[in-house]
Amino acid sequence: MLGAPRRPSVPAPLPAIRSAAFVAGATLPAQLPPPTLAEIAFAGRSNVGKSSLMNALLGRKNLVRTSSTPGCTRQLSFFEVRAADDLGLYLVDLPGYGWAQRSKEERAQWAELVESYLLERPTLAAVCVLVDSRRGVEEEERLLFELLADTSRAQRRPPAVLLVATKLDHQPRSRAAAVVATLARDAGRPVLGCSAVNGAGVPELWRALRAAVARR
Ligand SMILES: Nc1nc2c(ncn2[C@@H]2O[C@H](COP(=O)(O)OP(=O)(O)OP(=O)(O)O)[C@@H](O)[C@H]2O)c(=O)[nH]1
Ligand SMILES: [Mg+2]
Repeated sequence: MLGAPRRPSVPAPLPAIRSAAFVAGATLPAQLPPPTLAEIAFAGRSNVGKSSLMNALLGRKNLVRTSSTPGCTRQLSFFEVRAADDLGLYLVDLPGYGWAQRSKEERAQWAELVESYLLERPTLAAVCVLVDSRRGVEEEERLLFELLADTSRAQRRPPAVLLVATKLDHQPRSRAAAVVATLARDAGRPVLGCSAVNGAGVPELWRALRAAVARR
């Protein structure tokens, strides 16, 4: 007798991705690569699942380094992605915030690097703000939304902002839609529920990101 089909731990590669490779890491604004391709950045508290979601979007297991220890990603990491229709993009993994063990100096360095990137990068098309589906939007995310909407300091059109609820596989399937709806109501904006483990919501996120890039 055949058992129930096993769910893959990593979703199959999306056919739309032709190639994906790490191209640059920056710990200082001066180390950012030249702004050539449209960029999509992934922001959120440490351990929320930014790097894992990028791997899921790319259909890769370990291209982007992940870790169960918060504070794994310490730099802005740029991944060049080519889609089958030749669309070129950078996916940018941002260091997570809210990791209390970091020194004051490191937190100040994070703020300078990430804030200047989010406010000034001319090619930034979209920012995915990730929250854990068990946690929802908190003060840090509200501050991030404010920063991203701040046109007084920004020298370019503000990027699209997508709120993504991660680790949806922790919710019972029957509850997932209700959890996402509650998060959206509390946040006062649409929420895309995703799981890097079973691939839920990943094609929908790609569609939203491609639409955001196309609108620019
Ligand atoms: N169950 C489940 N676990 C996940 C999911 N996404 C990430 N994780 C786990 O959460 C932990 C953190 O994942 P990362 O992708 O490294 O998180 P991050 O936001 O990049 O963390 P920093 O780089 O420290 O800011 C790892 O143990 C992952 O395996 C998910 O969708 N479901
Ligand atoms: Mg990371």
